[in-house]
Amino acid sequence: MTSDKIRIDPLDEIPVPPLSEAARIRMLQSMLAIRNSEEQIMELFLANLVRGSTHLAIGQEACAVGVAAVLKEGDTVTCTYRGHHHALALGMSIKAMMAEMMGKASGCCQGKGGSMHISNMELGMLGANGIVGGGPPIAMGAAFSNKFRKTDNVACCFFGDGASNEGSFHEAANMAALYKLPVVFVCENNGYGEYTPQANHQAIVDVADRAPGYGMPGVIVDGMDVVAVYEAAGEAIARARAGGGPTLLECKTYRYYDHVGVRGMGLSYRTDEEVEEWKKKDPIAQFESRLAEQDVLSAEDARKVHDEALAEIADAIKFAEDSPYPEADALLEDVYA
Ligand SMILES: Cc1ncc(C[n+]2csc(CCOP(=O)(O)OP(=O)(O)O)c2C)c(N)n1
Ligand SMILES: [Mg+2]
Repeated sequence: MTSDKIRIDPLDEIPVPPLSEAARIRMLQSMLAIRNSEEQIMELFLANLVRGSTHLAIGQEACAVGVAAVLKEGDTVTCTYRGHHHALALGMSIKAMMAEMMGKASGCCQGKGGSMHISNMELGMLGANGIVGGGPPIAMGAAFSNKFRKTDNVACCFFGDGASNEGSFHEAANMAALYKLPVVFVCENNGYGEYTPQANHQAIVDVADRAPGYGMPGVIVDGMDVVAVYEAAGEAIARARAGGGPTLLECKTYRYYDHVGVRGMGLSYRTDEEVEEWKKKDPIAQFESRLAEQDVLSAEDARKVHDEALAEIADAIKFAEDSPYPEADALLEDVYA
């Protein structure tokens, strides 16, 4: 259920195709692949096999999976350093991602991007970005290109509550609305910019409230509910495809682990109680029990889905471990296009 915070130009009942049983099971598989992969990425990070920084989106899976279920070939996505979930939701192979995490030549960026810079042009993934607010202008440009070339493709821009304070976001939002560009700005509002609570970095509660100021609809959705995200994204994306311009879609969500992918750092910026409260709305557990209630997935089927996800990840880690590092003379390959 989206809220009624659509202040202008209401989305007039754009029908979103219902999800088939197979599509719902694929969504569950995708969320499980993300969560289990990220659990392993954290272990690899702690073992110093994933270098640099790694930012996990565990807890935020439904945002990426719900939106990705609406996208089609030729659509593009920009995301942030917290981008594993977007890549996997878009269909990146777990092998290519794990190898990239470990800096191996078989990774999606030949081992030269790492956790914060995953991209894949075939999937339309224009890249994760370490610059907070780096994605919106790129997505706006991709949307401009879609419109200029008269395609019906859409650009989708994932960013955080913190990024919604950056000038780059405001400029991109303004221009996208002015030119009615086919872009959907998806704010994954997890309540924190690094270790700063939202209330300490902006004077509003709902980022979607900023949308009317640019002349686009702002929609709020429960980011822990994959079907709600699918439906809200479905409307926004259909509107963008039909020439109706951009939407700011705010997904209320939460990251279970700290800003950088470790848990239990003993940081005091949020309480254990708060984390536990959000876990009660866990997107995977919630969706799984709904599928059980709807007789889409039995307990036995669910077990099988879990086991398959774990086996695929173990296989991907083995693949990554066995893969070579890039050769030194490949250093300057793929750097410039
Ligand atoms: C331009 C810029 N300013 C500051 C930083 C440091 N920084 C990295 S992540 C982050 C917080 C961003 O929070 P948010 O947009 O809510 O995304 P989240 O990490 O919650 O997914 C900051 C300030 C940066 N990487 N880039
Ligand atoms: Mg945030």
